[in-house]
Amino acid sequence: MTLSPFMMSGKKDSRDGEASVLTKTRTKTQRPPMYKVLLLNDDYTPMEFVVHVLERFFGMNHAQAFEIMLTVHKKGLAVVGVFSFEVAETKVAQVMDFARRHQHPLQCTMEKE
Ligand code: TYC
Repeated sequence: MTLSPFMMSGKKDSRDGEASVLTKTRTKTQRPPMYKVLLLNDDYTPMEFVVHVLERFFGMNHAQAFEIMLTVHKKGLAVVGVFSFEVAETKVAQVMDFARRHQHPLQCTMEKE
């Protein structure tokens, strides 16, 4: 019979005949949920204002901003960026506040990806 290191050391095995069960903790790394920021079309906000919003708050160059603005104009809406909850919330608030201050009905919303 082989002796476990426990028995060789002269100590008594406290498990009293019970089989040992080793469990591995599986650490699943959770990525934070991401949120799409959407810009909605309307009939009144000037195209140049929308282009300016996209440049100012979403870091687009003029050509990218113009292209996305046209997509919103033609399709009704477009995703203008994907961010963490807090960043998305801030972008939406900035756009809504900027549009309100300029008295344009531009709408910006967010949804979970
Ligand atoms: N449809 C607007 C117009 O013809 C332009 C526009 C584009 C408005 C995108 C909002 O998110 C928007 N003046």
